[in-house]
Amino acid sequence: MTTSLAPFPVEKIRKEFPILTQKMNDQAFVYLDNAATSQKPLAVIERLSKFYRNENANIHRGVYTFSQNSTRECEEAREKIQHFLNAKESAEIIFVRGATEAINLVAATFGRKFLKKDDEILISEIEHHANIVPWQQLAEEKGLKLRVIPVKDNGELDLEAYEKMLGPRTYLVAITQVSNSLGTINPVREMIKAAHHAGAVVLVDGAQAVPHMKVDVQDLDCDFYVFSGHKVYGPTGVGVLYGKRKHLEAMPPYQTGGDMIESVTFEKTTFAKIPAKFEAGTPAFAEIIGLGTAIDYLKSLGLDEINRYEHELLEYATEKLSKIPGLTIIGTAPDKASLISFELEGIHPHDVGTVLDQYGIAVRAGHHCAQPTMKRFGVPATTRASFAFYNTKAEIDVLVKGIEKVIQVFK
Ligand code: C6P
Repeated sequence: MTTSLAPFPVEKIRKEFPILTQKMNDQAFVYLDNAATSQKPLAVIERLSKFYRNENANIHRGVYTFSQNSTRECEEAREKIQHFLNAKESAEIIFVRGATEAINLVAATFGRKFLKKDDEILISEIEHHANIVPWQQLAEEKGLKLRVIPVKDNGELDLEAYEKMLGPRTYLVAITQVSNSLGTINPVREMIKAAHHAGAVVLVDGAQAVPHMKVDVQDLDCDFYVFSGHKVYGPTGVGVLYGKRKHLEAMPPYQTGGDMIESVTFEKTTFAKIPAKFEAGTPAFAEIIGLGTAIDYLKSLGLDEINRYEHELLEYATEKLSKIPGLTIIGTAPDKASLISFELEGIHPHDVGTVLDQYGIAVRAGHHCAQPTMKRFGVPATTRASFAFYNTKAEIDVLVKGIEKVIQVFK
């Protein structure tokens, strides 16, 4: 039976991203650094511009119409994100600055309050530093044990080893859904189930997952889920912490000050209910509203369609890159998001990135804030090309030609 899926309307979509028509170094701009940050569609750019031009007013502060409108729009954005993640209620959505702040928040509040000496935290060998260092700091402070789920040579986590590591001392498992340096998609649903069976709480770092696939926090049954707005076609400076109500209610506040209180006297302060308890001070309200628009935009394209198209790009790029002599792909798990990390024999990734830049191609070269992953795979750094739904096969061809030029330069 043949399937008759409509082709993904990439050319139409590209027109909605003004930056894609720019030149870089006098060459057509080929943006393949989407895992670092995504470009912004006109809908988001225009929403921010309209807000600052015509509507700007702080939230929660005023009885006047503009302030009330801002407050309402932020709460609508919270509801959009609730539905986007399929959280049970909007109060479980906390606005923070990004994935990094969300993980730090959980470590500093939940971690400090509930974890006790000799408790264990499991993380994996393919985490971003944002999901390593906060736990390491907490472990040092409280005498906890930080244990690392090993990764296999192809970039998949060793799930047998993981299951054996889970035990009565495991208090928390903190794992990424998608590795930013290898592209591996971890089977987080099964991992969460196993963790819960052992009585552990699970935080999922969704920074690289949310832009590419449907996420349902109730189906995953994770206790916490984090992501950054700037990687999902939204503005910088805003991100999301999802937490189950029972945890958020039991946790102390992270920061204190305005907007997170119920009442203040010089003797005592009582705190507001969630989500306000975790949102001290003026939040990035314009960006929160912009993130709501970005979510609307993603939904209008359809996460399943995005996923299907990006997978096509991944397969195409994998096939083309694999044929380049001297190129080794780091991370070959069967289930991958649309990014490829690679090494070119004898050429430092920074040199690869610098030469590609001359041809208008933006890739990332470095350790990708995943130094332990680099160490595990025996490389100081990699070159990483990461694809979004506005990229094309023609751009992948430009990348391939660019890499061939790099090889010529360093021959
Ligand atoms: N990864 C990359 O190029 P922030 O910086 O808070 O928005 O996101 C942190 C973060 C957390 N987890 C994962 C899996 C990530 O990939 C990132 C950010 C960028 O890969 C910047 S290093």
